[in-house]
Amino acid sequence: MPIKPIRSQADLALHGAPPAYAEALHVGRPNICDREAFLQRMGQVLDNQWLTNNGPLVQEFEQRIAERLGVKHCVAMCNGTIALEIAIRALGFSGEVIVPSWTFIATAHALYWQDITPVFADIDPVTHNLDPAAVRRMITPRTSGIIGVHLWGRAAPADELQAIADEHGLCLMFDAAHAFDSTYRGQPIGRFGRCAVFSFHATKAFNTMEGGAVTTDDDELAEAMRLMRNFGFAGYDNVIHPGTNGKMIEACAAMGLANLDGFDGVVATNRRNHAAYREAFAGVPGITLLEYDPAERNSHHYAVIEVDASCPVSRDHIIDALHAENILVRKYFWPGCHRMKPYRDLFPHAGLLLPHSEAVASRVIVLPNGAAVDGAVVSTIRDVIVALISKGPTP
Ligand code: T4K
Repeated sequence: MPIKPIRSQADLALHGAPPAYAEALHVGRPNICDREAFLQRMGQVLDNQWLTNNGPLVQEFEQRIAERLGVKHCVAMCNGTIALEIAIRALGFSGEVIVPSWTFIATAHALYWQDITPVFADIDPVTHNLDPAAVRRMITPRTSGIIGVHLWGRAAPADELQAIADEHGLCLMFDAAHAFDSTYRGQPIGRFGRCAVFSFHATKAFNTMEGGAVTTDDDELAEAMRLMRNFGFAGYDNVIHPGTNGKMIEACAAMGLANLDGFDGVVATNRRNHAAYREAFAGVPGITLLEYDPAERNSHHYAVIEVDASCPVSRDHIIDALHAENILVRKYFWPGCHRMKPYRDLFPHAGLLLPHSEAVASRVIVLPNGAAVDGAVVSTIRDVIVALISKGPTP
């Protein structure tokens, strides 16, 4: 795709219908695998005259996801955040729950929204995932659980976190929003902890436009979450549980079923692009591409570079230069949840306990990936960065 330079800073105001929106190269461009298959599925939805409330496509979708991820239950939801909230409630979390700060804000919000305090533990600066030793340090008598996040689809240390949870009588679950189809020690990621929560948002490797799911092998937990996502109804006129509206609609399941058939192709494209990024950045001073363990499955959806102190130019100057070329890279998840207002107000000094989270937050750039990216795009991105570096150090 030809990239047109951005016309003004206002073009970056994504939520204000910016004129350059369609022309820009975005991180998070959705994978739309097979338009015809989707439209055919949508025809089915309209013919069925069944648009939501546990329809046939949602049921088929849940079954296919459970099979693919090797779990007993997949409970589909309207998005990953509601799925987190419902899982947290069904597991009975309360008081304090330990989470990384280096994650999307939804991980923390899903707790705080329910009057549970997210307590931020530091990460391992290499894996970007929770550091078990840091988790231990944050346990108090009020701690009821741990939420590990499989960041960038790379597995959090599930065995070590489970050992801590067992030792302290805590409940462990995972935010697997990035980790559809990933493995941990060769096992599908949805089977670790009491449950795993996936996001199928438009920006994810596998998407249902909006959507999410909780996977678990626990029959009772799955049953409780099914009730909770549908107001607690156990049949006509019979509410047996408090609940909310967390249902996935048929149109989203239609997108999911179409995209599921194309998912392996998405992964192949991502892997190809990731290899091209590796080659492009080899030898560029101070730039390191985040790698995926070849022994594990991973969608390679996130093309992440870290800009360290040996790079002659700053991370933010690189971002400005790429944005000026209409390549809308992101600095996910800067500045970290603990520095966002609600949590900064709660824990003004949290940063002192999160040195690795703060350091990683200052280094990361997420680059575009997926079908919109090819060798030419990778070369353009490299050339912009190398040209900036060759001009010399940032003033
Ligand atoms: N846990 C973790 C670890 C997560 O990363 C997320 C979501 C969740 C939980 C919660 O799951 P959900 O409730 O969202 O299912 C985006 C996504 O909205 C969010 O799903 C995702 N993580 C997060 C990492 O990214 P924003 O605020 O960055 O979105 P926005 O509007 O800036 O869009 C991102 C980029 O994608 C832009 O460059 C534009 C592009 N885009 C976006 C959409 C929706 C497109 O090109 N087309 C599109 O249709 O949060």
